[in-house]
Amino acid sequence: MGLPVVLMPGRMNPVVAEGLDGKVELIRLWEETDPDAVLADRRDEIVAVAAGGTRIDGAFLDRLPNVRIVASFGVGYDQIDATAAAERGVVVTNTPGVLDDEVADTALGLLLMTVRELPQAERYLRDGKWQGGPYPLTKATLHGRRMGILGLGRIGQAIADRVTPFGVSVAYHNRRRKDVDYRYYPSLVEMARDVDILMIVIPGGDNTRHLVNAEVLGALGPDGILINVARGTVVDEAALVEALSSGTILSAGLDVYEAEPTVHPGLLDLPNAVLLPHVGSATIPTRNAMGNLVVENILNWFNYGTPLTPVPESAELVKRQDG
Ligand code: 8YV
Repeated sequence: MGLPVVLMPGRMNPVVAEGLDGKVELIRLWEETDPDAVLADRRDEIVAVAAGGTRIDGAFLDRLPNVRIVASFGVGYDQIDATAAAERGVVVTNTPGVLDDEVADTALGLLLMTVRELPQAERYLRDGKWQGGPYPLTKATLHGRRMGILGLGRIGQAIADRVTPFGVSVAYHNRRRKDVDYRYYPSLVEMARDVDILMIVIPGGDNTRHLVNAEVLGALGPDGILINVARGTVVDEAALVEALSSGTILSAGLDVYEAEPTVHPGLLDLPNAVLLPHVGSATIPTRNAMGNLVVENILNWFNYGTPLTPVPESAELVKRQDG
């Protein structure tokens, strides 16, 4: 019997191909001159998909009737229709856990950069302006601030752990209250009104699209700072540009955008926005750990029929396979 055939629709971290080497036959679809012909020719043989940022929906899976697992690189999997996959008996896995600390570190760095205008101060020095006088005092300080975390999951908890020793208080808004000591707000607007840092860590996708809108930004107020390390789609970017330009909020630190890698031109012009190019988890060790988890999910599924980290939408399916 030949090796199981795994489809890789787009380029991924090299550890994925290295880890699967010799154990599966890998189709690197982006290298094919006629990808559609390859998908048609191999449609019955392909049993697994290793996915990076490629959109995978029901229509895509209908072209590959024998696929049983989609192993996605990243903790967020909003580009994959996991419900459509479950309906077709396809398990979806993501890579939770291994990037929590890295993303939390990035969030903290971005917060400090934004509050204290550190990138702007560095630009000031590089532009030779220091000779003309010191960089202006920043309006904001981190001290005494109150943070509202939108989406207290593993990464949110890692951020809370980091800011608590800085003296920043923590509250959160989730769909449901958690068994934690932080104050819970059933209403996002009410939380925004009571805090002066809104930290977004909630997953992307249709359920959270534009959750942070003009009303929430208005509630955050003129001393408010927005940090987003989750998905750009959670924020109404046009409303954010307006809120930053008009002083409705003080500043924003963003790692993610609505239409990556395109960044709203209005943001690029704003002095009170710190903009990172989606680097939350982007270190070699963490990305390698994420890639290894993709490999382990696929191999565990082949060898034992159980993926390691299925997404919640696949839970029923995994239970049925176990039973
Ligand atoms: C990566 C992420 O940028 O895990 C996520 O959800 O956003 C990041 O770690 C993403 O996986 C794309 O490579």
